[in-house]
Formats: sequence, C-alpha cells, structure tokens
Amino acid sequence: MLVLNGSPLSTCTGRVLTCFFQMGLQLDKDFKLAPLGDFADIYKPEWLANQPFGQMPFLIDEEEQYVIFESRAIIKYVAAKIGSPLLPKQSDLKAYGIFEQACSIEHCNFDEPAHSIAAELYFAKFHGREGDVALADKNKALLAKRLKVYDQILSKQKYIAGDDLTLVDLFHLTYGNLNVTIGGAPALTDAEGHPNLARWWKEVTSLPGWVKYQELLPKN
Ligand SMILES: N[C@@H](CCC(=O)N[C@@H](CS)C(=O)NCC(=O)O)C(=O)O
Repeated sequence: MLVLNGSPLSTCTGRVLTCFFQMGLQLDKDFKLAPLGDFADIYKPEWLANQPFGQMPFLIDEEEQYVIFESRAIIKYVAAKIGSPLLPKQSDLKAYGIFEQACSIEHCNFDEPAHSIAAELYFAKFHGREGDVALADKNKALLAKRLKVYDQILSKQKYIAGDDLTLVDLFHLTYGNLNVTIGGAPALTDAEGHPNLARWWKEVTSLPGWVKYQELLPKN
C-alpha cells in the first residue's frame, strides 16, 4: 500500500492528491491518506525521521519499504511505478526533455512567486503574523511578468510541456487556485489579456483529478 502522510488542506499534499486522482488512483484502494493529528506533528522526531525538513507530505511505499518526500518527487515516483502516461518516458527523449524543462519552469518561475504571495497574503495569519503586503506586491508583479511568458508559450502549444497533458500542468493547480482566490494571479482567469493562459487554466481546473481533490476539502 502507498501511504501519503500529510493534510489535504496543505497545498503540497493537495498537489499529490490531485495528481494521484488524475492518474486514476483511488483513495483507500490504491493509496491511503494518513492525516496529521495536529499540525505541530511535522516538527516531532517521528515525522523528521521521514521528512527531515519538518514539512508535509511524505509517502511510504509499504511494498518496497521505501520512504520519499517532496511532493513533485512523490508524484513522479508513483507515476513511474504505475507507468502513467502523464509522465513522459525517458526513452522519448524530446518529450522527456521538454517535460523536465516545464518542471523547472513551474518550480522556479511560477511556484517561487506564487508561494511567496500566498505566504504573505494567506498563510501569515496562521503563523500569528501580519502579512508583508509590499513583499506580496513585488511577487505579484514578478508573477504577472512570468505569466505573460506562459501566455506566449501556450499560444504555441496546448500544455506547458507540449501538446499533451502531463503532470506538470497539474503541479500548478493548488498554488494557482489559491492565488486566484487571494488576487495574486489575475492573469490566470483574464481571457481577454491572456487568452492562451486563461484557456489552459480553465481546462486544467476542470480536470477530474482536481475536481475530486476539491471534494475532499471542507465546504466553505
Ligand atoms: N517542496 C516541498 C514543500 C513542502 C512544504 O513546504 N509543505 C508545507 C505545507 S504545503 C509545510 O509543511 N509547511 C510547514 C513548514 O514549512 O513549517 C514539497 O513540495 O513537498
């Protein structure tokens, strides 16, 4: 059994759940979710033994007696294990190369500012501090500039890694959605100013994996 340790409320655990569902994995049949008792659990020695940075999620593959952390690595590991077509094969050199390029784009050009905006405008209050609005504004401007490049890329291809949907498209969902909600990334839904980006965003937010993940979240 694959056991995912983390909270569905966390964006990184949500990224894994979204991709698991999109790959056709079923909760409690193909994998289990081991939710946290308390958020502070991630700082305890038992957690740190599996995720030494004190973050969620991590995955235990009981069959292989193997532990892996980092949401994107967990997803790629499981995709390779089950042979998901959402992960290009290394033998398809060009598809593999552009997929890895897209993974770096997502992590460095998208997630970095998107994460920082969310940290200031949303997560700060959970850590008992005021969000730094000036820092959020700086990152909003940076993300806006980068999303213009996304719009150009998506004018030439359907998805971030070419004309086929891959896992990297789904990697964007949790932080993208949170940023749409808090006003961090208006370009994602701006069909007039960013038609290609908005077309892509509309499509990826309609994917069954994302819809199924949303169903796990509290309604409000
Ligand atoms: N790059 C890691 C980031 C993990 C991460 O930052 N997780 C957050 C929840 S989304 C967390 O555990 N934060 C608690 C903390 O850093 O104190 C991944 O993708 O798994």
